Amino acid sequence: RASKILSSLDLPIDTNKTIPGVFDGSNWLGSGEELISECPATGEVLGRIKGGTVAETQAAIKASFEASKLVRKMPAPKRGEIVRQIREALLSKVDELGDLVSLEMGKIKSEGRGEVVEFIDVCDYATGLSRSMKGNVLPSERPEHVIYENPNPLGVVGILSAFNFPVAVYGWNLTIALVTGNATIWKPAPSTPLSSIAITKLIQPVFEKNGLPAAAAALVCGGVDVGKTLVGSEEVPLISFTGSEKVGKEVGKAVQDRFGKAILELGGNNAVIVDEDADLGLALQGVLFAAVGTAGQRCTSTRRLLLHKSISAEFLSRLLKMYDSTQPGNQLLVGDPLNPSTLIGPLHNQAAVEKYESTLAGITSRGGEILTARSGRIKGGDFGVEEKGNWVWPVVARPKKDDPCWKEETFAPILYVQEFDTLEEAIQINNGVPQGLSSSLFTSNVQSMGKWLGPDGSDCGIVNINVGTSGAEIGAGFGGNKSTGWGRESGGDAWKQYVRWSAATVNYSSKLPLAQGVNFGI
Ligand code: UN1
Repeated sequence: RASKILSSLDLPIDTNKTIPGVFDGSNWLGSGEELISECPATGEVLGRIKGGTVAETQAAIKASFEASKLVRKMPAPKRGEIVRQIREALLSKVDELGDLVSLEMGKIKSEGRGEVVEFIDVCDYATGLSRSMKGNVLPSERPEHVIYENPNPLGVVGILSAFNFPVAVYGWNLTIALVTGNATIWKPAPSTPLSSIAITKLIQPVFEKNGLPAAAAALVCGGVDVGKTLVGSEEVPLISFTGSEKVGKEVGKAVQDRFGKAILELGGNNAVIVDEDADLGLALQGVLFAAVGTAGQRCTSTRRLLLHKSISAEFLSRLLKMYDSTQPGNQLLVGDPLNPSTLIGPLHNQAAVEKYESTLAGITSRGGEILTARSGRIKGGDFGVEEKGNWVWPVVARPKKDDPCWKEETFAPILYVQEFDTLEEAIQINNGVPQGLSSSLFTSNVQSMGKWLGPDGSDCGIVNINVGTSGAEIGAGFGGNKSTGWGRESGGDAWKQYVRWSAATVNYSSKLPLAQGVNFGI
């Protein structure tokens, strides 16, 4: 099955040979660290990829920099046309790419495909943007003067993406960077190199066909060395990084140290508030998808469930019934992500399983309770799951209110629950964590809605109503506040970060009056 998916995307299937993981626009190469792509559901090796060395990374940056000079010369709508053709290339392989994401990352089939669709959606958005991203014309206080605010390209955008969205997050950055006139260089997560190689191979001909060097979308697979080289490079004015708060802090400092720009998309610790006036059926569906979808491995996954005291017992009993229908009732099937009936795939790797286990052990050792009937690792072979996959039961837990877990993100399907009395209190709990990515309120009260969206409401970058915390569309800017890093990607005003802004005062008179009434007497 793996070889069928790999060969449908022109990827080699001989796992004894290594595949080059660096594309500098002209050649595929790589003589650095060997990366192993492993299927999270079966443990099988899907590919061995040679990452880049520091020197190869530097050479790829150079190539991307040279390409950027041609990208910026091309009229923006022409760049938009290139992005439109990238969309067509993606669409021609949407199912194959979706399956590859499932195979390599472990998310279920429809979510793997959904990720490619998210890339296609942002292509549409960026193509439109290429004809509409506007600067400003402002009135001047001086006669026959005018002020322009003008966006110009930055040069090279470095994209460092995470394992959990190996395709879509690259798409957000590639498309917006291109239409705003930049070239890009991509370092994917070390555990999802095949997805990045497949995407790069698929879009490379589009550049060549349109007279742009393919180094406009360079790729350097690799480990820490490659990442550090990109982040430290003065030739990469903007770094867009998605990953953990810990690494994000290092990246942010390193970029600041050279006065570069950074877009950071770091941890989430997202809460759903179910208020007393909520439609409980709706809230149940919203919570379930956001808490167990992608096996809890989205930045936007729901980690905290805040229930109004009056509905808590009923809501919890209905929710636990759904969790406990995991197997063999088949409602929430855990297993092979490529089986269309599966709803919960494996965790990405063994380290994630260990983190899941230690988080649960910590909660119970500090007096917290596990509420679901089943919890812990699912032994390979049980419930029909593959022997070597990274399987766990999705869990609802009630940690002590002061348990440190409330403030941390564990990238696994663990949902913490606590009750509240008033919406004010729930908002305080929602905001009382370092992270600020996504949040949802389930309510039918218009006053609560106003409060939640306003200055005393949620402090997150995503503030939903009657919709779960995950699964945002690309139209709005995506990102979070506080330790999530304040970055915004994809839609909204995110494109404004991919340019350098200039304020240009133009005098078309024959006098030189000064602003603010200053008289210099010459
Ligand atoms: C991520 O988890 O890093 O809103 C991105 C969502 C997706 C993107 C998630 N559209 O869940």
